[in-house]
Amino acid sequence: MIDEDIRALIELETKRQTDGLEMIPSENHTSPEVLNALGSRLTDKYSEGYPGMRYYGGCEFVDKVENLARDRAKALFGVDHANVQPYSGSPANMAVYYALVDPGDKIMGMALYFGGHMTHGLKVNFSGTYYNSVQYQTGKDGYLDYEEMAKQVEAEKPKLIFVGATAYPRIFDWQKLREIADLSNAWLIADTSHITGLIVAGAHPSPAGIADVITTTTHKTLRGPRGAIILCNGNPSNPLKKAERTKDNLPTLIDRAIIPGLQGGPHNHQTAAIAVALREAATPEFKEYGLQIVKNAKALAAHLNDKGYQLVTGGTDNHLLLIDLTNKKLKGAEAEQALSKAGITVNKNTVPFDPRPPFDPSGIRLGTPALTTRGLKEAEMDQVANWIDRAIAAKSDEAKLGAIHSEVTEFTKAFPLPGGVNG
Ligand code: DSN
Repeated sequence: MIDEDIRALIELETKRQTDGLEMIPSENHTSPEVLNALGSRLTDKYSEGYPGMRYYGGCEFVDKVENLARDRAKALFGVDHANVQPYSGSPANMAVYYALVDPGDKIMGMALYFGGHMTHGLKVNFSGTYYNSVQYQTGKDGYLDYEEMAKQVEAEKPKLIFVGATAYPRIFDWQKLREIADLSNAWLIADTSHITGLIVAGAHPSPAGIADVITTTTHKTLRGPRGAIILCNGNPSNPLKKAERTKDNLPTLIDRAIIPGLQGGPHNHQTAAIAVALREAATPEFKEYGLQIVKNAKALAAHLNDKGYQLVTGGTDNHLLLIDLTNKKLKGAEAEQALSKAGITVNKNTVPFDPRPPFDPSGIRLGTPALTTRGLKEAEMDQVANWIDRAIAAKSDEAKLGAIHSEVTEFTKAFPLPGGVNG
């Protein structure tokens, strides 16, 4: 039976993506091969457990799928162990807490409103409810204040520190962060979700071998399906047996936290699509792609700077730009809406020390991963900056915004989604 309702909505969403510019920095466009794996019969299969140790029969092929995903992840990131089963980023982070600390223990992470993530200790999130969370933040200049963070760690003595961000435009100094974590003998967890594709491409330093555990979603700059991976070093042992909290036991602690700790059956179609994405990420083309994301973001930042936009930290080293719109007399939500009507999708976002509330903040966050997938390069960033500037100036003028959208749609015809309109 054909579901016309859902088919129509899928078509509309595909058209929206095709006719516009996706500039939410955590989004991307996957390859037809990733979509193929996601829409496969693998979704029908239960396989609780790990390859060779399942609670269900008929796992001979999904075992091979999961082993391929694990092996490709280990090779790509240069680590001993990969768990590819987390349903997404938040469950992956939850598994890390479950593995390494107890409820009530002190943990530390970057405040959400300074660019961190909910699962890094936000008070209304599980991580700030079940754990005693302390938050660090950026300085007035928007850069992570390593000195202040070190003082905080010495005073608070957290047992675990999450480092990673959803709205931070600069490089993380993993070695410095390791030294800071060592001040309280804390586990250092790198949540590289936003920048994993850049790390693979060599456009951002890797925390592998420095952080104790790396968590990452697979659908952002890595350009895979929704999902997540947890990476670590150590010696995997039988995940059915309890293990002491030592560095050597990290693989077992992580595996046990995922199942039986938190999850049931892995999503095998998702695991297969992750394996596909990891293979794609190991190619020279992907390296070029990752480097181009940053070149595009820097070019866009330069054009917007020229037009008088206030970029947090003054620019970017990675895939994203955080813009404080206070001087443009427009709130983040208003800019998000105007840009959306112009065919450019971004999201409203707090800026460091934002005087406005999180749901109605002063800024917007935008990035270049999806545009770069479509083949846009530095030369096109001038045009993109012009449309952004015109849309923000047009505010709520529907006619002007509609005219920009028509131009954007015409322009995108030269930059199809991977595999064409239907993927
Ligand atoms: N929702 C993700 C982002 O947009 O950055 C974080 O989980």
